[in-house]
Amino acid sequence: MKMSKQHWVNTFVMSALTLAINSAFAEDTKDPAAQYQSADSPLAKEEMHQNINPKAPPMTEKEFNIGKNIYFQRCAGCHGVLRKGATGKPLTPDITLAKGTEYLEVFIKYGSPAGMPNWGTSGELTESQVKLMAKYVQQEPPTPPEYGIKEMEASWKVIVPVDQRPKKKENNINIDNLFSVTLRDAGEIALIDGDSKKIVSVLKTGYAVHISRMSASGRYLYVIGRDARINLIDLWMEKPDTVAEIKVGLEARSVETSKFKGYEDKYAVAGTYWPPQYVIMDGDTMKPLKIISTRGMTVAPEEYHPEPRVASIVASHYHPEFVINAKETGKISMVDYSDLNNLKTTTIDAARFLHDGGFDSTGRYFLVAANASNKVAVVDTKDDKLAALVDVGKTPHPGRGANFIDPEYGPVWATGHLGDESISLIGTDPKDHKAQAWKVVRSLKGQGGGSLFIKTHPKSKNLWVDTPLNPDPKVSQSVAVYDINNLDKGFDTLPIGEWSGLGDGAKRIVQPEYNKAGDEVWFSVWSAKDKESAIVVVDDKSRKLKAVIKDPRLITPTGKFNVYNTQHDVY
Ligand code: DHE
Repeated sequence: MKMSKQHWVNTFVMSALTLAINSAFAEDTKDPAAQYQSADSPLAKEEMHQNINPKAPPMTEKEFNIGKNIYFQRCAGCHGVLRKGATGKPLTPDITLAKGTEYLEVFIKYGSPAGMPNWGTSGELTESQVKLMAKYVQQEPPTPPEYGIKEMEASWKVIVPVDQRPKKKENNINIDNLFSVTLRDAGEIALIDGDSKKIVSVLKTGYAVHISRMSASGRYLYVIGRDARINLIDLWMEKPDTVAEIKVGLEARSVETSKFKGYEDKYAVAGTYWPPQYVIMDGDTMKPLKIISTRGMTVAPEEYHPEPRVASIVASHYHPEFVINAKETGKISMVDYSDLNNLKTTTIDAARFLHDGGFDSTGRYFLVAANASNKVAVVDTKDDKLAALVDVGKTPHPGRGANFIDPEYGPVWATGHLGDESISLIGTDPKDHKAQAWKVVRSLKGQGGGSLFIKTHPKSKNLWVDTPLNPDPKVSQSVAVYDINNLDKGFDTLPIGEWSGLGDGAKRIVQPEYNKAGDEVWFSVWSAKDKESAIVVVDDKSRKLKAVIKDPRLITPTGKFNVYNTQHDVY
């Protein structure tokens, strides 16, 4: 496959992201275990068959397994499970055998200015590991197993049957202002009472737990781990706890629930990275009902892709549909869940490398980053059509993005970027601001690249932008805040890391999240697994420190999901 210069720049940024996340704390902890546990794929632990290719340099089974582990810890994120190429180059034996062992060793050791991280000279891989990987990538890629209804059902547990659950809320918790906090490396979530800032409970979840989403009624919380395990938590119980559990694949990132009128709490859906598919389940038990594969052709140039990973999923408010984003094909499926036996799907061609996104303020348009294409795709969920593909900065990463009224250009949705310091504001009102709709109306200058999440609230005049992956600790340990009514003024910097009082050590400030009232913003102070972390709460109006939440159980907090805001797509 021929790749453009731009593609290689993008590849570099994505490789750097994976590397940065993998080794987020390596330079401070000097602990290889910390690197290993950071963002490795759970597939590393799966049994896979070694196919002998007589042309490849010989490897023992032990060496092959070491290579496989390293590959799934370091390489699969960019090059794909089957090595057919994703944001990174394809590495199938037809290509690697022709390059030869020596060339591959140099490439792995030193990297390339065009994209590949310098695994050897950075100290991430030893000399012998570099040599081993040069041999490994010349072997036939091992294929992880498929995962169908049989496997899902075998993992499925209904811990508290529906008829034995509370008929009404049995606790005094103000559920609307409860936060589900990802404790990433503990494989747990903390439920924190937003009013008292006290931990209500800490619950065991999947491996390297990733996101939480709410049912339409606000009763059920769904938490998904990278190992594709989902916990269904009933917030009405005297002490909220897991009432059902399922493992929907071998690796996953996304879960969502049906939100259309008449279907509230009826269905849940989860997408997997491996196998490349999504599954629709009963909302209150997670009984798996229907599995749909995402394997198929990419958007232009229309090439077959064997592993299009399922990235973000949202639920339409206009139709009984899930909006499913397939990363590698760049296709968005509008899946009608009103008749699972005669499933209707509208497929929208967007752009490759779809990742994260959120709705505009009306809930009609869904804006999703096609990250390595440097674009944001806009889907009209009312007409089920692509409204626009908008060119933005380098490697957009919005989380769910931020909606507000620009004093000059009207309603906008904003995203920060991993690859540059800009913040793109896109006009979202084709009715009353037609000239601005689906155009970048402003590009703000931020603290620097390495931004992951941006946030505001309908009641706030502040726009918050984090930069946890910026290499400069001063930048990664603080956040930028803009006055929405005076965007030309630039940003103020708040030293959240310093406010946490945690002392020295790598601590990345990640993911602003509002409370229900919209008058507090919560930030995670994400330290290494064996170091103290915290959550810093800032008063939105005064931008002053309001509270620091510390507890030995708060291990590696990252995402925070306020029940009300998540339930109602407020961001
Ligand atoms: Fe995430 C959302 C994938 C690394 C924190 N992340 C998402 C979504 C996807 C995704 C597809 C959108 C889900 C949805 O909306 O349905 N994330 C990936 C990766 O593939 C990647 C790059 C590498 C990996 O191996 O997982 C990755 N993510 C991270 C992290 O390292 C972060 C910073 C810390 C952590 O907890 O793992 C992280 N991702 C998050 C958060 C969200 C998220 C907090 C939800 C944001 C929101 O506001 O909704």
